[in-house]
Amino acid sequence: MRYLLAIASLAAFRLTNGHTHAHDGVQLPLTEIEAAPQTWLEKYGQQIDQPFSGPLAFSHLPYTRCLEDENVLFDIAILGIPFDTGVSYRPGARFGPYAIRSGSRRQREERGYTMSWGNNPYDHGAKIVDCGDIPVNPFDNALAVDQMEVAYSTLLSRPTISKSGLNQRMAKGGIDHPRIVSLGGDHTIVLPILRSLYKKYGAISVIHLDAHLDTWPGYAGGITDQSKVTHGTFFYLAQQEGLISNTSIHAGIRCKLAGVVDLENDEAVGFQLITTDDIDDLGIKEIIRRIRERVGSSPVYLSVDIDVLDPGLAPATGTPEAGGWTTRELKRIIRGLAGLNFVGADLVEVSPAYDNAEVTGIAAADLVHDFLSMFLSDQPPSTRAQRAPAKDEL
Ligand SMILES: [Mn+2]
Repeated sequence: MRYLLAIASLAAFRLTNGHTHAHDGVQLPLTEIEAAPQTWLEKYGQQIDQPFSGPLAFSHLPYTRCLEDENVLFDIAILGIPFDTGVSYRPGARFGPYAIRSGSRRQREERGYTMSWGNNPYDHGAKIVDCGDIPVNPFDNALAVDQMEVAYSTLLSRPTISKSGLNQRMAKGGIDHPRIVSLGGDHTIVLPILRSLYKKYGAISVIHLDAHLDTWPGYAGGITDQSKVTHGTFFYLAQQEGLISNTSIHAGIRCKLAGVVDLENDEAVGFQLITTDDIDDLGIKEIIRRIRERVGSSPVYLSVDIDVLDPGLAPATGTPEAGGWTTRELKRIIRGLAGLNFVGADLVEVSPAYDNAEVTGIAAADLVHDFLSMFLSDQPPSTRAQRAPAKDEL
């Protein structure tokens, strides 16, 4: 609405073209906006940020320090978790929240409608805010992991505010709490998130879209307890702690393995597995069907590692694997998950030092927009209905 008002107020000015003006003795053709001196507010209205201007918050949402201010209420929170000292290869995902927010600058509430969803997630009556970043300690991983759990729990226990029935619908599992979309950070951040969610739900299912299993028990040489807490071991640890149920599922897997032993371990941790290539053999609809069947109506957490995409489409990540899904394929799979009993979601492993022309950050920001529609839609959109509505529906 603010956007429309601005356009309307601009249109109210009288534009005159083709005048010739004396300027430093030279006759110059000018386009002139004629108006008496006025203040900005009188002349142009609200100070609305351009896509390329203003402070950096996800999709130009209000940026709020939610952790310190208990009076900030919301239904869905965007939360940055700039932690990257659990990576096995290229560091840099601490800049992921920055990159995803930067990639979202051409998104805004007033232009959130997509033909693919047939809705605008900001039109559902939900209060969606950018809660800023958890100021994780970059020197002490144990401290950082505790900070992440405390921060997540702080937001999770805050009352929601929507009066639209939205939260009753989102809380199909019977528990009303804000939904948090976490911007990683490396994948380790999911361990403290699952610890926090466990306190609300007990063990939950996980839908994990990633090139890698992340269920490994540890890395060679890691003899200390702390060295076992990494972006490739957190699901193993979560299972050991009883945080996840044995009805979880990966999709998009294609990493190299030690052998079948890794797959046997993966199954013991509670995961079914859909490979990257299954998309060619099973198709998107069957992948969606298998995921939905696996998790059923249980409380479910969605974790998306950007490296599930092909590195050609999302190069900015810590452990790229050749031959991944396209962004379009991933978006269609996410649309197919709407209506499940989601309790939270994340997008992790965006590491912008390896990006080209923001391609990864823009893809990640677009996926987060999809997460919002996924949370707020009762069911997957029908694929064609919103694209060509009958004339009397317009
Ligand atoms: Mn991965």
